Amino acid sequence: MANGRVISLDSGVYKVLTEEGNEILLKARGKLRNMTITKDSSFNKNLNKHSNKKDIYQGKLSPKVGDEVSFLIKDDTYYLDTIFPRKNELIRPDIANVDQILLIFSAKRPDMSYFLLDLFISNLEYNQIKPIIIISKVDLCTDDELITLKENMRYYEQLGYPVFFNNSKIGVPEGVKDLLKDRITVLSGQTGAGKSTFINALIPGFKLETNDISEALNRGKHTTRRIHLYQYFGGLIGDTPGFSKLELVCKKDDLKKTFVEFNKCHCRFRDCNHLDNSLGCAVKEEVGHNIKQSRYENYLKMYESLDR
Ligand SMILES: Nc1nc2c(ncn2[C@@H]2O[C@H](COP(=O)(O)OP(=O)(O)OP(=O)(O)O)[C@@H](O)[C@H]2O)c(=O)[nH]1
Ligand SMILES: [Mg+2]
Ligand SMILES: [Zn+2]
Repeated sequence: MANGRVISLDSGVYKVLTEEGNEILLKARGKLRNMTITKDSSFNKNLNKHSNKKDIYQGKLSPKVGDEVSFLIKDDTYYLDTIFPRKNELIRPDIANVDQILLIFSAKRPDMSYFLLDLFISNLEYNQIKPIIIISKVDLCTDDELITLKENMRYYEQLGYPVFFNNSKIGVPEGVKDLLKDRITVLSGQTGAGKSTFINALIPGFKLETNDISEALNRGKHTTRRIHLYQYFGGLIGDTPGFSKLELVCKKDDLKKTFVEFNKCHCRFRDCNHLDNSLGCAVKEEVGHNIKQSRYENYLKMYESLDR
């Protein structure tokens, strides 16, 4: 028996990077392709912390890219044997055990959306994963647009999220490379934002398929179809299919926790959701001061969009 990590999967065949650094193809044995999680499974500890126990017992588990697995060899074929407990997992992108997410947002084509950015950040904060933000395609901005963009993004830096501005057609900032060392980093962002282009700029010789946004939209398809982890700088970097629509994963009452700046306000009402009509709410009082107006408005919009 030996161990490795799933770096891609394609119709039941898993590409695994072994501990020795070889890439091999594994087949899944039936029971692993759709596993019911039992009460005493180690997955219960690490699986979705926010689900109640009942959800977990009835859940099914399939291997994901990022999973640590053990495998065996039988009749010259490698078979996946066990999936080890996950440190974390996301649904979009569908991945396990990431150290960090690199959010790629384009300044133009598609235009920068602060609402979408806040939504991505909330989903990650909910899963306790910190994003690094890359604003791509800054070469398409006028000087004035770039100044405004940088001013807006300074707020996110102050929240603790590293922010980089980039033209991926010519390279990748050195500061980003340092953050990738020895870590498992997965790219996420809208379709056409430039995720695959970013990886091509990062890794010499790479030619992942990329497509002009208008072409991609005309075809009604995303250029990248599957998640794939590539070896980089002692770690792994993952390209993922982008998406045009993204849903929040949390409940109404949990949303406020994903806005890290709200926690610093120490609102004295214990169950306050810091809504527009919350009198004496410390969060609301900070809006326009220490809390960026647009962040608060996006919070309200997200709150309203949630059913429960
Ligand atoms: N000018 C400019 N164009 C860029 C930059 N980054 C990406 N592009 C272009 O944007 C288009 C979309 O890039 P992709 O890398 O295919 O986008 P993606 O995020 O991988 O898209 P999906 O795979 O569909 O999710 C391509 O035409 C790229 O050449 C950049 O920094 N500057
Ligand atoms: Mg792509
Ligand atoms: Zn409040």
